[in-house]
Amino acid sequence: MVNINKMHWSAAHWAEEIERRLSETDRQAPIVNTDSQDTRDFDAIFIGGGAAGRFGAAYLRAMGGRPLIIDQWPFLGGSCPHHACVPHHVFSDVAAQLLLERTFSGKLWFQDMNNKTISILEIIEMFRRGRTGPHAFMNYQSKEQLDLEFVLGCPATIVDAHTVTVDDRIYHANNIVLATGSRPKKSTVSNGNLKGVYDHVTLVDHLDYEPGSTAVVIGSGKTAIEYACFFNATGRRTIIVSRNPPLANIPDGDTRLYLMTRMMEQGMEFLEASELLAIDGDPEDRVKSVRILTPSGEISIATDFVFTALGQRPNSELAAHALGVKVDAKGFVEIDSRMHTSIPHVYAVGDVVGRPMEMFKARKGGMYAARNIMGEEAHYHIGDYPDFMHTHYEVCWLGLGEEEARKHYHNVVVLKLPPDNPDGENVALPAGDRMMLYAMMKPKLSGFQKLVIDGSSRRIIGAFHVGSGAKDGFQYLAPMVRRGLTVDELGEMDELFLNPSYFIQLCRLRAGSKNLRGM
Ligand code: FAD
Ligand code: COM
Repeated sequence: MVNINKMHWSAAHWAEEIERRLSETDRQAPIVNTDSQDTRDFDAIFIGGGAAGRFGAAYLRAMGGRPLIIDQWPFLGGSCPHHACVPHHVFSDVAAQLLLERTFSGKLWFQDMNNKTISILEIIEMFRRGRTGPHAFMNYQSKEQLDLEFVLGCPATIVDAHTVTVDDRIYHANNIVLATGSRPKKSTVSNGNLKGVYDHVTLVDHLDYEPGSTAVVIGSGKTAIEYACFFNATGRRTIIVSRNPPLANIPDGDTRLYLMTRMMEQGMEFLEASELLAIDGDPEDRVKSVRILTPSGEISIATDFVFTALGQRPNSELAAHALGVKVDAKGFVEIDSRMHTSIPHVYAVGDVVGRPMEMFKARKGGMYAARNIMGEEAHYHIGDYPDFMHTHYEVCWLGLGEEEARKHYHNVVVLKLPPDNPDGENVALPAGDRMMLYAMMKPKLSGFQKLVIDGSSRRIIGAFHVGSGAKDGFQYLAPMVRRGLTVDELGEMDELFLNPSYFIQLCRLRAGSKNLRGM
């Protein structure tokens, strides 16, 4: 087994090595990068080198400690670049682009999109080829810029709270950090493994044919809606089957209504209070139809393409069996605010500890575990955080929606675009970033914004944005809102004119009045 610690591979070299390993099915020797001249004990072994493990290890290293990451994949970065956030953003970019192209089909310089179906297979294959680049860079950055030690390409086995084995090697550390992530829940209906039935992992790993004209999506969470909008934008009939109402995660009624109306205009079909009963097909070929129980009875839908997004299960079995760490009813590892599990010297971070299953929580969890391991007393209380998802649009929000705000505050003031007026949806507002063609030629598609204010204290208590490019702004807005940002302070900011600066402009238009009024 070669130790590559003294070798300095370029990102291109890493890409070749990762590509080779991912394409070979035989068991391979791990890639070992440990510093034999460093005689210190490891402060922590991070099992899993995804967002949580990689950021935790980097922080611990930056604090002067000695971490070791072990990951079964030949690359660091975990599921984000391989199966999750990165492909999701690729598909959502495609959906946004296709909404533009279909809306302006045959106008200006836009090609005629009538009856045009876009290849899903080509997009998946493009992603599959492209993902090695981010993988290679994560390895390069981790080794050459962050000085991290790691063992990649083989699963870890836990012996006890200080000992882990990989292949035939034994590693000891003062602490272990479980950062093993999660995997998609599988449907329990029979034939769930037929070709043609995918989740977000198998779709990008295994799709090898062009899906036909109908896509059936099971689920109502972020992944279900995001992938359904992508399938719809390619020109396929797209039916979303869910027990719960879609978009229930967005805490504002107007925002949900805007999005549902737009999705339905694009032809998306929603079967609510419904569930998948059976998948029918040919085991030698692929799925042919699904049976769905709806409130008005059982129906059958002919399709060769089913996408399930039923939520995530934690990869906690390893630690639960080997160490007996306490897990909840769904298998998520239980931790305290310092990332301690029930077993001394064993920490857990990221998706394996449960909601919210988002990158910021994974990375920050890793960072807090590192601080505690290095002797600080550091508590991570997740509290309020900004959130986002994609439909054909980017949707961002923070704080309270209007309905919830009215339950808690007696003087709620709402500023929104487009405004409430008889031709509201045909007013060319908000005309935000990347929304200008819509604003000029199809105003009702140009997005939606709402600011919720407590009129008595003048503090911002909620913000909602449908359009493009507001994620960055919301990241910075959220801590300011937590610290008590007022309508007057927002009106004092210097806007770069377009979105999401509308909140600044709208606030400035109202800030002069003692008694705030909505608009
Ligand atoms: P992972 O990144 O899954 O890392 C776990 C690692 O552990 C893996 O690399 C795995 O190989 C390794 N591992 C497991 N068992 C072992 C073992 N025994 N030995 C060695 N290694 C092991 N969040 C956002 O904030 N923004 C988004 O846009 C977004 N989009 C998403 C889209 C989809 C479709 C999904 C499903 C999720 C999305 N998320 C998004 C959530 C985000 O991807 C996760 O919260 C994040 O990747 C979790 O990081 P993690 O380190 O906990 O787990
Ligand atoms: C991002 C992966 S795609 S990581 O969080 O930088 O490790």
